[in-house]
Parts: sequence; C-alpha cells; structure tokens
Amino acid sequence: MNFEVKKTFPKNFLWGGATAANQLEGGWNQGGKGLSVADVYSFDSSSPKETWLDQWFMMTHKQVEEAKDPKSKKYYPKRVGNDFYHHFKEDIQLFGEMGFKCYRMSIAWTRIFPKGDEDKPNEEGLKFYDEIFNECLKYGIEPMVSLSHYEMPLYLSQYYGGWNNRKLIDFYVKFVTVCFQRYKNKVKYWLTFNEINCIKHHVFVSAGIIEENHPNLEQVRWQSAHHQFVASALATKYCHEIIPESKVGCMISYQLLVPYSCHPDDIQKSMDQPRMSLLFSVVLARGYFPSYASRMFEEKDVKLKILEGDEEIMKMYPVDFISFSYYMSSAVCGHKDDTTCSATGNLLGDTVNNPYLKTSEWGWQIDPKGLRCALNQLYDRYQKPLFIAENGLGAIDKMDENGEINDDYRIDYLRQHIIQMKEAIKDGVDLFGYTSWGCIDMISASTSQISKRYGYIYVDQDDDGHGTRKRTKKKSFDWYKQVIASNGENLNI
Ligand code: BGP
Repeated sequence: MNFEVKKTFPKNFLWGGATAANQLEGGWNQGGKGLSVADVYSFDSSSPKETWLDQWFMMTHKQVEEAKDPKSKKYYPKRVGNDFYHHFKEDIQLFGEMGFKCYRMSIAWTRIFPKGDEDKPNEEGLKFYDEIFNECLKYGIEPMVSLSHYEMPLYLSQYYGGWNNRKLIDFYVKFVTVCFQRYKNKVKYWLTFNEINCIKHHVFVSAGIIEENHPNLEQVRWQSAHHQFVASALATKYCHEIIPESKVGCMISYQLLVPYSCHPDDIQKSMDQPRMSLLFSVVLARGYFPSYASRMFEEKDVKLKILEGDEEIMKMYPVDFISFSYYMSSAVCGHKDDTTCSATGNLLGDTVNNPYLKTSEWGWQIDPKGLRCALNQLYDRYQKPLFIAENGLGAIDKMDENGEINDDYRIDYLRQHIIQMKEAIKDGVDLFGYTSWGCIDMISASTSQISKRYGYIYVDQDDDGHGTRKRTKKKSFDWYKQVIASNGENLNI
C-alpha cells in the first residue's frame, strides 16, 4: 500500500460542462425528429408561480392531448430550447475557448427513432450528432453521452404505456446499439439513464407513465425501474462489445440527507430515505438488489416481475463508473412532534430546512461541504471511479448597462464546490471529472423557465421564448477558463 496523499486534481481530469438535448436543442420538428415527453411541457409566465412545478411532478392525459393538437396556443419551451440546433458550431467553439476537456450532452432518442419502435433509424438525426461530435473533437473535447435524459419518445409512452412495458427494453437496446455502432470512433464515455433514481419523483418524464392510468402507482414505478435496470445492463454489455475501450456509467441524483437533529427518529430517517434512492446505484454498480429492498417492496405492496435471466444480466454487466448530480443537501425530520422542523423549498422528497445553509432563489439549499460527504459516501460504498455529471447554481442574471453579466454569486458557488472536490480527492476518492450543469443558459428541466440560468454563456431569451438568442460571455466564462487551465488550482476571480 502506498500511503501517499493525492494533493491535486489528476492530470487528465475531465473539466467541462453538461447539457441535455431536450433543454437546449430546439428544432423539435426538424430533421425528422419525433415528439418526446419533454415536448409536451407548457409554460405560461402569467400563471401563478406556485403552479410552475405541477406538470413536472404530474402530467395528465388532457395536457398531453392538448400539446399534440397543432391548434394549441400554448408555449412549449423545450421545443425551442436555446436553439442550439442552429447554433451548435458557435456554442461548441465557445466551450473550446473555455478549454473544456469534456462535454456531457445527450442524444435525443426521437431524432434517431422518432416514434421509438421503427425498424430503421433516421439518418438525418444520426448525421446531426456526427456533426456535433466532429465539432467537439476539433477542439479536443471528449464527448460524454447520456442515452436517455428525460426525453423518451412520446409515442412509446402513449401506445406502449412507457417503461412499465417490457418491450421498452428492446426499443432502448436497439436505439443505443445504433448509437454505439455509429459513434464508436468518436465517443468513449456513455451514461445509460439520466438520474435513474428520479423515477421515484416524476414517472412521466422518467418513464413515460401517466399516473391517472395506475391505481397502484408504486407497482408500476418499480416495475419500470426494473426494466430500466435490465436495459442499462444490456447497454453496458453491448457498449463494451462494440467499443472495447469504452467506459459506461450510471447517473443518479444525489441529494445529501442529514438528520435535522440527533433525535433517534431523525437519525433513522436519514438512513432510510437515502437508501431508497441509493438502491438504484447499488443495482447498477454491484449488479443485484440490496437486502433492504425486500422489506421496502413488501411495505409498498410491490411485486416485481423478474424474468429468468434478468438477474444474471444485471450481475454480469455492472457499470464501470458512477456519475451523479449534486446541487444541494437537505435535512430530514423523523419526529414529527418537533415544530421547529419547517418544510423546505427543496425539490425532492420529504425534507425540511437546514437552518445552517443559505438557499438559492429557487429554494435549493446550498451545501458545498455536502459534496465532499457525497463523494466519500459513494466511494466508500462502491469503490468505483466517480464523475460529477451536474452541479451548479440556477440564478437570475442581469445584463448591466455595459452589456456585462457579473455573476459573482455563481463563481462563488462553483468555487466552493471545487474546493470540496479537492478535499475529497485528498480523502482518497477516485474522482475523474466534473461537468457543471447548464454551461450555456437553457430551459430548466423542472420549471421550464430560461430565467433559471446556470450558464457561463448568456442567451438573450426570456421565459416566453422572446429574444434574439444572441450568446454573451458572462464573468464566470473567463473564471472557469482559468480554473481549467490551472487544473483546478487557480480559483480566484
Ligand atoms: C437535474 C436534471 C437536469 C437539470 C438540472 C437542474 O435534475 O438532470 O436536466 O435541468 O437538474 O434542474 P432545473 O433545470 O430544474 O433547475
């Protein structure tokens, strides 16, 4: 054993940024693209703010039917994105200028298989991504591709019932093998499903499930998750076969959960709640369900249909690395008689406010030190290389009279998180890359606003879709460039 402490970021650390096709591309009906589940989220800035998250957590038949109607007058922001479809050369050139080593992006399934069940892929869609990868490689940027990032074909949801239907495994496998074959000389890093554990929170965007159809939603949710586990294992198998030097990762949303107090019920809850979420990475990284799954399924009245051979597939093809998104931490309160526990604006789960943390304009509690804990917890658990696939601050940016955007708050957020990444590396964590979320402003996944900006590059567009879409570098652009050039050593403004 060599006890030398690693004091810096590894030499080939993959610094970069992350996006998703449905949030930035636009061109929803161009190049033969079909409708995806993302394309049916509408936005209306005049509706009450409190309702903006409703569709994200529950999509209805009525909303889907209305969205499909060509006469609908509603605005569907994810159909427009920030128009990367027509700006990608300029945008990737800016990523190159920042010195990106890696660009995490997704392939829209509906550009390759517009409905999802076709025999042959759509050549125009395949060509589009060829061009994107060529641009990346021109600037020495390694693409990392998410194969399914909240954008499955709407048709598979409507006519097959989404991932609850086992046939989805075959459609997904067909789609991903077409991608591996086509891009085998261009892409080495692949992620099977974005935030696979978020099927716990939003079944429509994660699995194409419309809640109204299902009285026992828990059964459908977990059955769909099981089909995604098998699909992910098969994707890993075929990726390794087709691209021997490839690395395949899973991707989970990691929200560090801490006990609100030292009350034993808070401690218990802070163990139980994350376990339900970590079940996903246990299955994908180790290849089998954890022992606590049995009790969990019994209590939820879930009876999984697992076919002969499924468990063997899961066991034989675990992922090579674990990637995750990290934005915030939250406290959990198990003893409900404590009136000091107050509800939080944090997006996911049954959590309460941590009085020690600051909160973003969207109610997400900012906890850079929590990232160090998250990295250590994941590494202790799995002993597999880790990759931070998303992290960042969604904030309102204002352009001043000189046309500048001084986003010091974003620089501060990112700097504090990068400091903690380095601490985790000193702790012995094998972290090989970091792609901050939304390197260019685009549509928010949850609220469908563009004014929830994460980027180093500002896009002139408002929440109703108006604007020139002109790109402008923010102050954080030069800052991040310097971070990358110094391999994480120079974090000063
Ligand atoms: C993650 C998603 C992303 C992304 C990000 C920020 O959960 O993987 O797609 O958008 O969160 O969330 P939001 O856009 O809602 O601010």
